Amino acid sequence: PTFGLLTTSLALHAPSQIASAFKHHAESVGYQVAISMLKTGQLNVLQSALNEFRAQKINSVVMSLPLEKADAETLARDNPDIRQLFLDVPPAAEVCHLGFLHSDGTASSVNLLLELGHRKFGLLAGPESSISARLRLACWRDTLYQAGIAETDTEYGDWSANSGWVKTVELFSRHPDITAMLVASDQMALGVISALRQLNKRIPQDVSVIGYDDTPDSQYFHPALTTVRQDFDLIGKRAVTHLLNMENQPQEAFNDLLPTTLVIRQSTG
Ligand code: IPT
Repeated sequence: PTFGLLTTSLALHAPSQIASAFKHHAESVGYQVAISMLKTGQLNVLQSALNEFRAQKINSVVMSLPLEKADAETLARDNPDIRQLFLDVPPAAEVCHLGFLHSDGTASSVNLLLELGHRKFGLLAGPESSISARLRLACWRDTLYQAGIAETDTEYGDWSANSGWVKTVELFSRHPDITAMLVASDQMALGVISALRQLNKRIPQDVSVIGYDDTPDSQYFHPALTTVRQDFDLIGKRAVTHLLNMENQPQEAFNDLLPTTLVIRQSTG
């Protein structure tokens, strides 16, 4: 038997970790994984990808890409013969949803920086088209606002290290006094660290940096990255469990949210 995996670009570290974990755990229960990688999340493109899976008799699919509530619900409704498990949709979407709880990790990262005495923050969010990027940004802003910090500048990257580099240079050209950067992915944080070095800023003496994901390479960044851990092996394993359950009995919509935790390393001080 074969599961389908519809995924956003596997050049991105987090989705590739998820794909790898999902394949590993699927194989351990005797399933193959067929991967379809999509450039855009447009509904007609997603529908064609599901049609391809249907033609291959694949009827259990993990949707590892950002989808708005209405789009996810449309795909689930229009393809009742294909069980779909969504990994990146708003919690309000009435579909089968396995994801991460952003609020824990984002709040503890902001609180660490506040405890260290930081007051000038730069926010580097992910793309506005990404559900998780918007949730992380909203949580950062909420926590900062509750601490009485209403003024922060925000840039939006595209998850790549390159965008981390470019947007950091832009942020610091407007606000050279920023002392703490909250970054929505480790991959972007890699570019942030490189840009800060070019700007002659020491990490963490001049600027603290916190990433998001804790992909396995992040502890080898220089300095080792403080970040919010999402357990990609666990989400891959849990996805297999959910798909098997869904094959046995059709599921009502659910939200299964895995915890996120702050991992403190050397990029904060
Ligand atoms: C999310 C990652 O945190 C982010 O770094 C980026 O790679 C993004 O995926 C790509 O869509 S993780 C996802 C389960 C929300």
